[in-house]
Parts: sequence; structure tokens; C-alpha cells
Amino acid sequence: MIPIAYSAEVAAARETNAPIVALESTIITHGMPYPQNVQTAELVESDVRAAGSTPATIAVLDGTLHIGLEPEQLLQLGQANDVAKLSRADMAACIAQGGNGATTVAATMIAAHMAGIKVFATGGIGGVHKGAENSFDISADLQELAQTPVTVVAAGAKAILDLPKTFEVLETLGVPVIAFGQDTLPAFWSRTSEIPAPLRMDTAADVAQAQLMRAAMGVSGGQLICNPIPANDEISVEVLSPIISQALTEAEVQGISAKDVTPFLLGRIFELTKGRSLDANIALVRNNARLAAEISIKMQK
Ligand code: PSU
Repeated sequence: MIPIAYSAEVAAARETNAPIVALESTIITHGMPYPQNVQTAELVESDVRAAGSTPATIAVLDGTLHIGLEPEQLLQLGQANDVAKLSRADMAACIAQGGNGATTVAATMIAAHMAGIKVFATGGIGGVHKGAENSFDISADLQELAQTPVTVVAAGAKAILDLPKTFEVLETLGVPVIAFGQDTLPAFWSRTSEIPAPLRMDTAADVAQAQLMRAAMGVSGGQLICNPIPANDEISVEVLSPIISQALTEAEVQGISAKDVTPFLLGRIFELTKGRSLDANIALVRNNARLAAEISIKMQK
């Protein structure tokens, strides 16, 4: 038996077959500092509700897989320091051992699928890290998109990554990469990149239809919706490039590796931009949550 608990609002939504949007928790524990992490998680949840869907923030607490957190659980998670960062490899072990863990994109997709949730909003997926030809550091998020049928709404992959290689791998894995409303892929904190979008869609209904068709055809896996950050909130590539390079050099010098790389880089970029990267990150997650809510409603029709 899997120890699984639904929040009151998610349980109610499941009973009436109402739309639900999954939300991850690694962004809360490893992606943003306290208290902005908790404030953002609350805002994102209210954005989903305001758009007519139900938020389900996913995390493992004391060995129970939670699909939807009550407000006090969210606060507890946002203040905790000893929470594991869970992916496909270690989520089951964490549950079996009664541990606490925040779910990455990969783990959240698995949990969402188990709970019958088809849409999930996050900030940016993990991908191929710069220098991966030596480190082999490639996020398990990419493999998950290839096998688990959940539509993930993100502002692309995080711009600390090697974006061209990340999208090459997604192509190899057969993951539909869909730019929402534009012809180029967004680059997380910036609206555009030089990478042409493999697919473009302009409405939530089209995105929902594409996933339903994939399922009907028996083609495994999800799809990645790359939703550009709102224009007023973006940070240009010119401003960010030298900052990302500096953070990457520092990570190398300090020997940061594996699961610690992404949180270290996000933290340093936050410091080097004097908080601007966090404001942009918050804006893009909220924007993704609103689109995911719309897609979840179309998916349910
Ligand atoms: N989006 C954000 N901030 C984050 C993440 C996503 O705006 O911190 C998290 C997601 O949980 C994603 C993880 O799965 O970063 C990627 O980590 P890694 O590069 O170690 O695979």
C-alpha cells in the first residue's frame, strides 16, 4: 500500500472530477529562499484557484506522499532545512523509510500521474548542464517527460543549462516541445532564445488536444509547454549571461556537483542580480500556473 494523502480541496476536486494542476515542491525547498518560497507557493496556488482549477502541491512528509498540502504543511516545508530533493531514483525509498522530501519535476510527474492529474506547472525544467560532456550531468526530468503522460508548463529549461543540448536530448527522446504563442523557445528569465521552437501552439485548447491525442494513440510520455515570462518581468540575455558565467565558474572552483549544482547556481544568481532573478522567477511560475489551470480545464472537457 502506498501511503498517500490528498488535501481537502484536492479530495473534493477528485470527487467531482474537477480540473487539478500539480505543483512541485523542490522550487520551495531548494529553488527559493524563505520566506519568498512560501509566499510564492501560496500565490501560485491562488492563481490556479482564480483561474478555475485546483492546486495540488506535491511533497513527501514523514513517509506519506501528499497530493495537495494544507497551509500549515506548506509553511513547515518552506521552513525546513533537512528535506531531500527527490527524483525518480529516490522517491520510493524516501516514502518507504518515512522520510521528508521535496519533489523535482520528474518526481512530481510520477506522483501526479499516480493521482490522475494530467497537468503540472513549474518554473523551469532541469536539463543538460553546461560541461555535461565531462560531468555527464543531465537531469532525470528529461527522461521523465519521455515516459510519463503529464503536460508540464515551464518557461523552458533553466537558463543556467546548456539549452541547445537540452532541446537536442528532448528531441531524441521524442518529447513534444511546444512554444506557447511564439516561434522561438523562451530561456527562463528571458522571453526568447535563438532556438527555433519545434512546435508552436497559441491556445490552451490546442495543448490539451495534443496530449489527449497522444494518449489515444498510445504514444507514451508527456509534453513540455514552454511559456515565455511576461515582458515586464524578463531579464535580458545580455544582462544575465556574464552573471550566469560567473556563477558557473564559482560552482566549478568550489567543486559543487550533482543535485547541489542547480540550487547553488540559483542562489548565486539571486545574490549577483540583487534579487532580480527571484522576482523574475516568481513572475514566470505564476504565469505558468495560470496557463496550466486553463489547460487543465480544457483537458477535463
Ligand atoms: N523551477 C524553478 N526552480 C527550481 C526548479 C524548477 O523555477 O528550483 C527545480 C525543479 O524541481 C527541477 C529541478 O526538477 O529544479 C532541476 O534540478 P536538477 O537540475 O538537479 O535536475
